[in-house]
Amino acid sequence: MTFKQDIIDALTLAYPQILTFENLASELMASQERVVQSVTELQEQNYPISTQGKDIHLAYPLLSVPAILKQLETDFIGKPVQLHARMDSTNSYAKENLTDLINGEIILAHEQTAGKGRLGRNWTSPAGASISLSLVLKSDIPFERIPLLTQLTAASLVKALDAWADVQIKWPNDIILNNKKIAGVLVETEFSGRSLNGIVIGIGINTNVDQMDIPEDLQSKATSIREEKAGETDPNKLVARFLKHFENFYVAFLGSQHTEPFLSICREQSVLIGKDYWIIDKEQKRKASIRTIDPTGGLVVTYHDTNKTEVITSSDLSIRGEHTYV
Ligand code: BT5
Repeated sequence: MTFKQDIIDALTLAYPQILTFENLASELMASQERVVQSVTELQEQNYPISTQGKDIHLAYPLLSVPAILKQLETDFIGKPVQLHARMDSTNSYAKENLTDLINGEIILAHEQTAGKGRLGRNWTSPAGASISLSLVLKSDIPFERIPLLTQLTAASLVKALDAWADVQIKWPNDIILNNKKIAGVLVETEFSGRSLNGIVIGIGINTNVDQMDIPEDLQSKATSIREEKAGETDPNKLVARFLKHFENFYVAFLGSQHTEPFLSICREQSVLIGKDYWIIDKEQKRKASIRTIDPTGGLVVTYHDTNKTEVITSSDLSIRGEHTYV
């Protein structure tokens, strides 16, 4: 991918300016034929590159390491950045290569062919139109505090996305815009015996995904930032903003055990709190009123059948509306 990524970097850094094949070839010190060939291949893989005669430009900016680094204001989160063209899953890659990755390192991919959700579900990540990001953490976090990282990540996404839209959170891990899902979080851990080798925080965001590229069965519950007309999304700006907010919350969480800065955002932006939902696990489906998120990151609910208030911590369940997703 390196030469093709060089083309993507040059077009992204120039965006919204229109370049010519001649400019590009001289900037990359390559022949125009080589540039034309690589651009054609990128277009065949659905990257949003428009060409007209001698001119070439992007429909919207694409993931680019130099473009992220230009805007990155963190100390260690997002350092270094790896960007791959196509992977089965950035989370699987991060878990498989954990020993070679350092605390704070991120893996990005333009496309995933076997993106994962929770509970063995699939995650769709179309080429060049979505962000697939995995962040590696190697801090020693007590097991019972790990679920808080999903809340910390969700709050960081809310803050990062506020440059485009006022998004909400469907506990524990869905990011919602106009009642549809635009992003999801998957936190995974790797242990050897009882010792924690590392944590991988996976994030998938539908930035510029076209409604046509959303699978048929997800049409009623999934959307993208672009489809909701929240403005064109520069994925590099979004990644840099996310990493900065994550670092701020994470440093306070590790250093002083502060959880309120991010849990208060999860409560304020919750789509669930104050409403009734079905809580569905492997065995049963029960109606409950959703009260709040407690200091451990659990969801406090009152079941209608027993009138008992309980804290849900398991991520082994689904929450659904009467007829709708949120
Ligand atoms: C999630 O799971 O929402 C976690 C998604 C995490 C994806 C990232 S991408 C980078 C990293 N590498 C990976 O392999 N994964 C992570 P869950 O709450 O279980 O939601 C999965 C469900 O969301 C699916 O069953 C579909 O119904 C729906 N879905 C799948 N793809 C979607 C998409 N692109 N946009 C919105 N909804 C989607």
